[in-house]
Amino acid sequence: MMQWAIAATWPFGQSAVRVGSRLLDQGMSGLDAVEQAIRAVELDPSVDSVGVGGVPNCEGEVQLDAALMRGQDLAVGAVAGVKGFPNPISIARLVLEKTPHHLLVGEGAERYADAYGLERGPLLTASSLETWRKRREKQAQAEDPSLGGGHDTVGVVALDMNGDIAAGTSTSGLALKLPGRVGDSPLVGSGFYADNAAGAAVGTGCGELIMRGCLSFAIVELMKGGASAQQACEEALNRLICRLEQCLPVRNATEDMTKMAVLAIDQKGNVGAAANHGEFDFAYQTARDRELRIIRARIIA
Ligand code: SD4
Repeated sequence: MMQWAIAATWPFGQSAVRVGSRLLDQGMSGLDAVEQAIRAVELDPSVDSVGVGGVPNCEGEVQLDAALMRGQDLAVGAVAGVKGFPNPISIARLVLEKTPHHLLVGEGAERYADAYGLERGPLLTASSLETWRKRREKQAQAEDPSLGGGHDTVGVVALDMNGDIAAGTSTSGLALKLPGRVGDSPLVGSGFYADNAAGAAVGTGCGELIMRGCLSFAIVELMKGGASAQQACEEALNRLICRLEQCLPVRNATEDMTKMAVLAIDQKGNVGAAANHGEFDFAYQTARDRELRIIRARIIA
């Protein structure tokens, strides 16, 4: 019997870790724990970058991306650009378990969710609308009208008592994104990856940069080669930074559009994390040490 462990991105990942820990402790699978952990964040309207209360796109509509991956067989379920469903992670679960596919987008994903009776509900809140209005005003003065900062993904990695590993993500993506824009979060290998043979990883930050390095896959591959979760996060992120800084200011990032962070777990439940900025905290709890900890990620400077 393995000792379970679970970690989630950002301080708001605390609620995810709390929910996931309880389920893992009851012997539930990592996949169940990750799904339920993410649902808790999606339903929290005070988290302004995930699910209900998520930040709208440039037309004022909330479009959500989410994904789940099962480390036993590398099965993936992901959705992108979904509107009107508070829990896109559960649509991703359906895609993983009920379809022969791995990624459904927009209307197709919504119709599939309807066919299974998943709950629809409003995503826009008074506060997310207000934030959107303010950002729109700022954007009107900016040079590039397609870019908007302000974004965070809930990414969860877990090891269950059977030694099975899972990863999941959910986000409303970049604030004021173009309608139809998809980030790294629902893209296997970029925003998430899980393989029982090594561990799991998730990313948060500017999806357009994270996907250029297929960061989550790179981290899991490094762990497969013998690196610890911490070494793998630092090495993979540093490689991408070294490559990108030839053309972009990605080292010691200060702008949302150049910030990246990663979080990983290994086969024993040890975690690692790294960021190219000083603001990335994650939540972590294990069966051995039952305290829920908030940890600051190592900065790649
Ligand atoms: C995206 N990576 O859509 C997501 C947003 C995010 O912290 O994680 N921000 O690009």
